[in-house]
Amino acid sequence: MNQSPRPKIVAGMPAYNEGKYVGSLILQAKQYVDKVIVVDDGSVDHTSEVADLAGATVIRHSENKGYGSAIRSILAEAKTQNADILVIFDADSQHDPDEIPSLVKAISEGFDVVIGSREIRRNKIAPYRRLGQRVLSRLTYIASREKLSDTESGFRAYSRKAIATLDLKEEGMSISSEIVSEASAKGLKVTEVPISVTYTRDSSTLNPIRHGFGVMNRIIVMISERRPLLFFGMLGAVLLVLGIATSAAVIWSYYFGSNVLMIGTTLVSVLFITSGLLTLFTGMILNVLLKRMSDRS
Ligand SMILES: Nc1nc2c(ncn2[C@@H]2O[C@H](COP(=O)(O)OP(=O)(O)OP(=O)(O)O)[C@@H](O)[C@H]2O)c(=O)[nH]1
Ligand SMILES: [Mg+2]
Repeated sequence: MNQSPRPKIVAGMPAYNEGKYVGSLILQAKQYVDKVIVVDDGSVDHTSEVADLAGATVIRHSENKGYGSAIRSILAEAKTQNADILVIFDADSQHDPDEIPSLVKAISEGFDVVIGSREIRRNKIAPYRRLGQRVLSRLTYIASREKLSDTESGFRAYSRKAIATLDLKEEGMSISSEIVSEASAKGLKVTEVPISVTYTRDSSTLNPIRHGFGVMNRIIVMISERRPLLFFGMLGAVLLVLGIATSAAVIWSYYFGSNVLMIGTTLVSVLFITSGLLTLFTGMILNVLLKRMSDRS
């Protein structure tokens, strides 16, 4: 435990070609934090130089490794720097450093992960983006059972406990959902505070729709890993229902119809029923394994 009366607050920014914004963001953040970490994720512009001149600790990835990898580097550096509170926000000027204190406050009140939600406050967000955020937040809810309005926001704060315990694997944007699932699995306290966000420049480096589907894919994998009984149970139930329906059709036509056995349909129904049962058992086995693993840790 850190005994100092004042907590050590560190800010972190993932930055990929943000030379234009990163310097002024560091200076603005410094009003509220003791240190600023910038992870230059293989930028080809002057991100590292500017961040260094503005007084940040710069970690440079030799190549572009992705948003998730950048977040993991920030968390590792915050641990090395012995931070009590870490606030991470984007380096593309969509987030306002003046809102750092409101996230810090929630950590001081005892939360471990604080998410700056773009939903709570009425921000000007394109409708398709808002729809995407909602879908991803719902799916993350299934994986984590955390009821949050905006699970994709990059403006977040972490307690010392969260910095020490989060064990993250994702390399891309799906890390935002992984953090929520992982925090809930580790029993960390998660909450949201309202933030503002500005979509001024033609910011998106990735096609937001394609990137949304990519993240969705990863979240579905996370659901299968973290809630196997639900995931494989549902899939197994669907297969079993299909199997029962097709076998009912076979029986019906045999006794009440033509009196011939429909071989093809019979085979299909056997296939559905066997794969449905296998899927169900897979879910049950994985569920027991997961329980054992979490009991041990
Ligand atoms: N896209 C992208 N951003 C990265 C990467 N590594 C670090 N970043 C930084 O992560 C932050 C968020 O990236 P953005 O591309 O703005 O992601 P976003 O805000 O979800 O998407 P937009 O709404 O389109 O701006 C920025 O500060 C980037 O500089 C990377 O590999 N790809
Ligand atoms: Mg952005």
